[in-house]
Amino acid sequence: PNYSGYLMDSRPKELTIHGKSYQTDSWTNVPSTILETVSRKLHQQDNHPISITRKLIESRFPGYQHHNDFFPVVTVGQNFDSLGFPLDHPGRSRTDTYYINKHTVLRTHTSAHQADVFRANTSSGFTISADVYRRDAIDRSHYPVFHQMEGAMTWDRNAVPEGKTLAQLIWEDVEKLPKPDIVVEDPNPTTHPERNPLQKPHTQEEAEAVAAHLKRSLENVVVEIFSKAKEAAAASTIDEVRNQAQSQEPLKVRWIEAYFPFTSPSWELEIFWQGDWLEVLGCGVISQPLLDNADAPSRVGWAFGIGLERIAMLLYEIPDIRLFWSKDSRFLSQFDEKKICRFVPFSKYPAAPRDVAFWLPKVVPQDDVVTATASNTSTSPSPAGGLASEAAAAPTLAFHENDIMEIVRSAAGDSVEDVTLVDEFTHPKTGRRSLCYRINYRSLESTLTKEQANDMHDKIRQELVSKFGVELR
Ligand code: FA5
Ligand code: MG
Repeated sequence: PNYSGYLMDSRPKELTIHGKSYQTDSWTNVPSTILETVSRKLHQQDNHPISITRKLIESRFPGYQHHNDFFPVVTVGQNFDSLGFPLDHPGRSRTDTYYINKHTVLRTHTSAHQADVFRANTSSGFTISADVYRRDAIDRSHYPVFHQMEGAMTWDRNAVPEGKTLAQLIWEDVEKLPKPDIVVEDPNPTTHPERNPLQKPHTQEEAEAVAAHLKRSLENVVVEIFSKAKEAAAASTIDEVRNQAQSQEPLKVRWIEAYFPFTSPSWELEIFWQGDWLEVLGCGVISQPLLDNADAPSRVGWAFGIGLERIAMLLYEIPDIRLFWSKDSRFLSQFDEKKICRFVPFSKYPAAPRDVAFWLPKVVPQDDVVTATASNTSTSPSPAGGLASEAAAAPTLAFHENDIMEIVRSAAGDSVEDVTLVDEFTHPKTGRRSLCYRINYRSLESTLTKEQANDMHDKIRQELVSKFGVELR
């Protein structure tokens, strides 16, 4: 059965994930369609493009420990509190995150495991690749389950040889890394007092050295991916692809300033791709309170989080993120980890767009954002499972765009290519709001009949009424 957590009646008492049972409560909002993906583990499936991409990136981090089997269910403490997320951070909201219950979520990022791995202290460098879950829009580059790789490297202040500084030690490691041969735009200073502050426990020299090691390591990843992508295109059986590969412009990447509650300074890396800048990863100098709370106060270092689908889409030119979930051999048989070849799309089936227009209920409750009883904007992490989740307000019923996305996913699965808001209107007299969404039905694997598209569309219309009390127009 499908249950969204909004209808108390349809919520099971417990959810079982990989043999472990969890009590549900009024926070539960994980539909069965999402739970079904938990067992897929695409990043561990031999010759799957996500797994090939993972191994390719791991190969640029020799000597690091590679973790690939962490359980997707984590505590609110692991996913948010240990990383210093403020209580009012929108990421904690039920509109953005899948809650198993009030204290337990499907991880929204691989950073959820950082503190645990630092605490275990089994190696100075590590990666963590895993499936992550987010309630999100529906389009060709967004899927509610995707894969990330976390990477981190730390140096121990207490292990610096005499007569050397920590910064010098790190610079020696920077020199050992290959020098990437690409054009990099990096116009900003390493730290900036307002926009990208140095952390109190660090010297400017330490931050510069950590940043240099981080940036060079990641630029090497990008160079590796793009040289493989070029080889793949050059080996293509399609003339046009081969010619394109020859005339391809040199790779352009840039560093921009960013913000994360668990790093400072922070950056994002963007790649110029098909006429536009594409964000591929976030990273920064690890927040010292995070390391302190993980019993590693003498360690200093960097962390990054990269989206594996995004990299795999660049590497193979895979046009739609839904394809990664395909069990169709026309997709799967194209990938071989011994030789990277450009993906050859199979024929596109016709699209069947349908619109749904509706009035929102008259009384729209407050935004469904978790609000704390006391305002707390501190970025210092509190202990895992701490007070943060206790202080959260009871969930409220409100319509959020991600709610229609979820209804569409439950009713139509992967048969929808995208969902876009095409019209929005507020009645001048009554003040009621009307929305119109266009749902573009298109299967990757077959032609949808008119009846199939209509059936899915009817189901979606009915669920909008029964779950959110909208009035169809
Ligand atoms: C994070 O998730 C941070 N945990 C990254 C991080 C780790 C920062 C360690 C600092 C230190 P963000 O939400 O931007 O950040 O996601 C990171 C990457 O995941 C993005 O750059 C993108 O490549 C990928 N990504 C994010 N959302 C999606 C999505 N809906 N579909 C596919 N890929 C996504
Ligand atoms: Mg981002």
